[in-house]
Amino acid sequence: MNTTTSHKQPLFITLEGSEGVGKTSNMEYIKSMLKESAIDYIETREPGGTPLGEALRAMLLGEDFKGMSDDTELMLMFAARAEHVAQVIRPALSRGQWVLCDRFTDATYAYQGGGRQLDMSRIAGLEQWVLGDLRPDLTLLLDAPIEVGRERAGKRSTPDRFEQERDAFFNRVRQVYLDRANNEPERIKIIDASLDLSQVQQQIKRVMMAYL
Ligand code: Z5A
Repeated sequence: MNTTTSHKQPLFITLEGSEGVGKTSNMEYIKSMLKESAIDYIETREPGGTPLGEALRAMLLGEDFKGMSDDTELMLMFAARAEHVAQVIRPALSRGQWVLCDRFTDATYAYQGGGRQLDMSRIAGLEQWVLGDLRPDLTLLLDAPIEVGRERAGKRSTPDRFEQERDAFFNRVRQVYLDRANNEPERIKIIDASLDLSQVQQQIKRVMMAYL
């Protein structure tokens, strides 16, 4: 009898949301659920996840290239993603490991498409080029009014290049995330992240139980 998880296909799960909504905190919770279910997984993040990707992350978030053009920013996000997909994500899925990723292409639609107001069709073109048919199986969208995330993030660290943006930018980011969730309700599950952590985790548990 097979005593391993009933899920034969490894899943690619992403966490999304605007700043400070609790992705890092809830990543820990999801990891504990996977461990309890004896599921082999890797944890990774974007931008980043490889040595090259982490170097690009430092350029994208830091002060050194603060004035980079929006197109440069978009292409660096996808350069980091191309490396990440080739070196980490596809190999892990091929080995049968689940992939738990803090942000992925939905973030590009939200931040570069919504926040920076770049043409969504350019993002879709890059997505097709870099990912082919690879898409997350499940995306947990942690959603909260931007002031909630801002207040939580503000308590924690000095703001990065994105966190210095204005409320209008983050309202557009949030709206694109919500629009995408409404267009793809099977894949993208909205979690009310404005509630306290235990209530957020209960919602995550309800969603995850269907996959475990
Ligand atoms: N970016 C992009 O533009 N395009 C792309 O394609 C990609 C990314 C992939 C880096 O992301 C930046 O890259 C991001 C978008 C851009 N910039 N922004 N904004 P990141 O994920 O590394 O950075 P972040 O969004 O700022 O995430 P964060 O700062 O790590 O926040 P978080 O992980 O969502 O939150 P947290 O650290 O778990 O929680 C923040 C605090 O709130 C902490 O003290 C917690 O204890 C507390 N917390 C968490 N949940 C709760 C609840 N429910 N109640 C009360 N307090 C809570």
